[in-house]
Amino acid sequence: MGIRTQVAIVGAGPAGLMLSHLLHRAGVASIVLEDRSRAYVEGRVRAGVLEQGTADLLRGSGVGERMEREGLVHHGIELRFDGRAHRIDVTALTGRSITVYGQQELVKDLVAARAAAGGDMRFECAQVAVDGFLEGQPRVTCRHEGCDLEIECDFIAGCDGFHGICRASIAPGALTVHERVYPFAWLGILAQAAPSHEELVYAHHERGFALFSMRSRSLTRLYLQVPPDDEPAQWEDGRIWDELDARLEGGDGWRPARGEVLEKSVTGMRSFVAEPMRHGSLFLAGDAAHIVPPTGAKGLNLAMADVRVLAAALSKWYATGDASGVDVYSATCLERVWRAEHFSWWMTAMLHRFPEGDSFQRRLQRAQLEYVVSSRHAAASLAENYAGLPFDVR
Ligand code: RFL
Ligand code: PHB
Repeated sequence: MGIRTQVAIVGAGPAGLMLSHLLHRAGVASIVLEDRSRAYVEGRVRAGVLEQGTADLLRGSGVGERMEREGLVHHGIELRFDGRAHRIDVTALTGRSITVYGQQELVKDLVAARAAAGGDMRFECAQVAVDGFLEGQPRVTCRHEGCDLEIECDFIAGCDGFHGICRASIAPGALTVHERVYPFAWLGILAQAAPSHEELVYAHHERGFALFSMRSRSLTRLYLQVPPDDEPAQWEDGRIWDELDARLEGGDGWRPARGEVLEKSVTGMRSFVAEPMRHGSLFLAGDAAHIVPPTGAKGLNLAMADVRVLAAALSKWYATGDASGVDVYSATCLERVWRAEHFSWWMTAMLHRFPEGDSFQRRLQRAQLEYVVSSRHAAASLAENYAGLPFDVR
């Protein structure tokens, strides 16, 4: 079956859904093609921290209502090391805040908004393929509900994540790839427990990194640095809680409240950028173009920043024929991407235990941590990056 649309979007993650939503608001038509089911996409537990700019984007585009009601606004984070706790007052240092709101809740809100507006989203698409984007005849094909679909369009947005097909469809010689794989992973759990601390706690400990986070007033999210090949099954619940208690020790007797473990998974850690983010009429956005280790809580926020720039560029092109936004899409996004890559790498390097690290490296980590918690300037730099740099859409 042949269909025509203005923008074909591959992937119904936060990037693809938000792009479709923003384009719709600008009067631009799109079709979203997703290989997984709607239930799977809405149930995937991933990121949880929204920068101020991301929260403002949701509010400003009319999809922030539930986030306003249920999201938890935080004004600081805590850093723990050497048995002491130090608060970084993000709002006092930057005038900005962060909102804790689960990525899957954001995805549910976006799917609901697109559905309410009659948006064309197709889940469970098989054999999705893109071509013609360098020849001015962009086309997406797939199999959906027993039919072969062929979608002709003006632009393709590759929002299909790190393992998607869009980046893989670009000739390898046309991409420059920068990558670091870290020698550890994060074991993450979601627990049915009211968060016993108001703000997120990042801990550097000789046993490894730990993070206390949350999803709501009744759900706690926790992470432990583990060896990269560990399986979730190697970590029974009691062992996880004891390890969290040991690593989160801050001299004040505080411990995360325990509860039933609802989800347990291990995620590898990498930094990755594929440049440029535009190839003819194919635009990569979000995890399809770049990955950060989660220590800086930037992955979801970068995806939102990309599609904000892309939606503005495409809307301008449709409204006035002006291609200037489209032409600078990649360069505009990459500026922010590289800032976030640096911050995420820096937070990761400061807070984790490196298996090959020697005493010199460990003393450098301590010196950096001491500096961040004792210098207003160092703390302000961390806070500015953590809360997110303001958008500067050209
Ligand atoms: P997503 O969310 O991966 O969405 C891509 C969508 O494309 C679909 N897809 C395809 N669709 C059609 N055809 C194909 N061939 C396709 N191949 C894939 C996928 O099913 C999916 O629905 O990318 P997007 O939209 O760019 O959003 C990025 C964020 O999801 C990501 O940056 C963050 O979640 C990263 N991340 C985390 N970030 C944080 O800031 N804090 C975290 O705690 C955090 N935890 C995580 C994470 C990423 C994880 N992944 C990718 C394994 C935990 C995990 C497990
Ligand atoms: C989370 O709540 O999942 C989370 C929070 C902060 C991070 C990473 C993950 O840096």
